[in-house]
Amino acid sequence: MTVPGTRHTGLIDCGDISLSFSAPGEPRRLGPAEFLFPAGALRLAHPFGDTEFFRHGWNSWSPSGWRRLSQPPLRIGHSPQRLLTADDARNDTPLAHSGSAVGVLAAPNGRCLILGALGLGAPRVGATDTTLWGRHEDPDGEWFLAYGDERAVFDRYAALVGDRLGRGQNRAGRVWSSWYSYYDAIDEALVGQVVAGLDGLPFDVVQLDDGWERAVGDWTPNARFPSGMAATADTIRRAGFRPGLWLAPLIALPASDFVRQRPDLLIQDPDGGPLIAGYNWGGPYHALDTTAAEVQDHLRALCATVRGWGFSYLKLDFMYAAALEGRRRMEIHRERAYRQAVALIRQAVGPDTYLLGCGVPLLASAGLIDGARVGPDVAAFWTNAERPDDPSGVGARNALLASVHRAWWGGVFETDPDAVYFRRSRSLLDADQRQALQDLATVLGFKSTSDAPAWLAPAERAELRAWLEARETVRQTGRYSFEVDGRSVDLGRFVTGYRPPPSTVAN
Ligand code: 9PG
Repeated sequence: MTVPGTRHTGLIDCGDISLSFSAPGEPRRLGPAEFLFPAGALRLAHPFGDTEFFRHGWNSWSPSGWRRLSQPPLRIGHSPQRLLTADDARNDTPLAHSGSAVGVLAAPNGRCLILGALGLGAPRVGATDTTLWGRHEDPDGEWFLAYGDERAVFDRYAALVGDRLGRGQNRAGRVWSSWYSYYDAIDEALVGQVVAGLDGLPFDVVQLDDGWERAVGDWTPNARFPSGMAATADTIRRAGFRPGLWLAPLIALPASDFVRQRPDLLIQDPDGGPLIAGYNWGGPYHALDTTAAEVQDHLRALCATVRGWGFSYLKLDFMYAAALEGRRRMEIHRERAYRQAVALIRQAVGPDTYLLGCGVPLLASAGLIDGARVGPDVAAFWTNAERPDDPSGVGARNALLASVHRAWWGGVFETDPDAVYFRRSRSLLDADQRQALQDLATVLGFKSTSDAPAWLAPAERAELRAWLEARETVRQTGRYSFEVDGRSVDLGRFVTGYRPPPSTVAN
């Protein structure tokens, strides 16, 4: 039993190690080296010294990966604006290693010690060379602690998250998105050209991205879609594809009608005025207070409208904004408010609409979305030389590094590593880099591209077709290594300082 305020200390036996703990209650043993601890502040002493720590980013775009404890922590440095947009700024630890939801220490024998949250409340896990700790803003769920093979402990954590919070039900299939060719320069004639150009390619979904709406916050078509969105959905469907649409339903730009007419429906900054929830489109944006009944009505109406237009695949973007700390009509924890809003959306669109979360807090979205973007935006270039301190900055390398560390989420929702490039024109990616993105999407099991069909040379189009048609057998053989239909794929070559272990540790 957990008595509030009292601390429990003791020792847990994990086989070749035992760990002393200080916890809000007694652990419950699940298996030989698996335990559940009650929610609350937890601290364990570990014997591994200076070892590698896996930190997990809060939202789709946040950095995830391994760092030695003696190295600087993996985080977004030097830009408070980027930190606010692309990670859990409220719980950032500039000088210490920590991350959201789950953290892992690598033992010298090749095993791993994982601590993962099974509830909401902005759980945080961090480590020093002597301790592994967990805390939340608002204790919820339990902690899962396990010691074992690296992939087994991640998979086991994902399985428990799925048991507690649910799993996605729908599959996306193969997706074409407008973003990484046209960005926001889309119009209804272009959609017609694109679907004509995609004729004969085995895509399931054609998803229109940002650029169709009057304003972020005002979800009606702009002047470039004069026939309306039902007509565009029809163009896509008649060409044989499932219509998909981008929405950022929980944010609004200052210039939108929504913000100008109903600033009272935004999450408020305790210092006064609407909270700044992030930066994009050249400035700040705000988040809707989803605990307000009028916002809930607005979201239900929006969902009915886009479903009515004929879109049954929705990319829901910038969702984390509604999970930020701020003043709401109802005082509930920010992640609880967020989850209730996503549940409302799921309810409103029905079980068969595919929901791809983007910019979503991952743990808090489990069970409500079908897929999630698991890294920052790709681009037709490898590294972002202007922002070396920002692992969440756009670029193919950052997208690959973040996404490969999130493959284990696949047991809870489909893991979208963002678009693969086949085009050689209008791209700075070389053949090895294009192949790496392709392999990444194959091993993560989510195939999408954005290449304008008109930009593909015949050989590139043939390569794209072969990839879309392939049904590969994928086997993971190491932290970053896979076998794809018997071919060895090593994504570890892109990870600075990574040396694969000489041989895999048995058991
Ligand atoms: C449309 C785009 C595309 C893209 C999304 C998202 O961290 N950031 O500041 C940040 C800004 C934009 C962004 C992602 C992160 O892009 O990921 O695929 O849909 O919106 O505007």
